[in-house]
Amino acid sequence: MAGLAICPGSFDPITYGHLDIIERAARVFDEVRVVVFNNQSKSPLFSVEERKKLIRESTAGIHNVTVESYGGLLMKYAEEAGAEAIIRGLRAVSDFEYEMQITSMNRKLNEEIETFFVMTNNQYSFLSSSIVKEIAKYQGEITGLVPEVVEKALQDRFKR
Ligand code: COD
Repeated sequence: MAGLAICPGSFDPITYGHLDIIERAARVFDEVRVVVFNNQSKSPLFSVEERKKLIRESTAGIHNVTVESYGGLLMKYAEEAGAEAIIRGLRAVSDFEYEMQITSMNRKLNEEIETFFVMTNNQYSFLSSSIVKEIAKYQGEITGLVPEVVEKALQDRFKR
């Protein structure tokens, strides 16, 4: 599919689940732009700049992925960027209600920009940034859940 797709999220930090979605979208769209938003209802572990750096390092091997951040409404960003689509990941049925709510609201804001849902590889369906942070906080094993650069950043953040 031609054009630009926006992959929005908190990415605090990026996991292999996020990366799976980004890789799948990058096979379909000309450009996938990962955009870091500061979700007000979550208190982030990493700053926006740190999150962007971790995403850039984790996606370095995918030629059509770019990384940015934005402080306003997703649909405003998408309009200004000239995006064709929004990409969201689905892990399980439990994601559906929240996604339906924000997608319906986004559609009210702009009917032209379509949201596409990408189902994650089953091996990542249990994975979330929150779970990874919790495991890392108590010095648990996070290898295989996040890219190596993220693993190192989490270990440094929770160093005793
Ligand atoms: N497998 C597959 N997909 C996954 C996985 C996984 N293991 N983990 C996460 N994902 C997907 C999520 O479903 C999501 O699609 C994406 O990856 C990002 O996830 P998160 O958790 O990092 O990001 P969210 O869900 O907190 O992002 C919410 C936004 C920041 C996009 C939202 O709050 C927003 O749009 N904010 C901007 C302000 C705005 O426009 N608000 C109005 C909305 S109506």
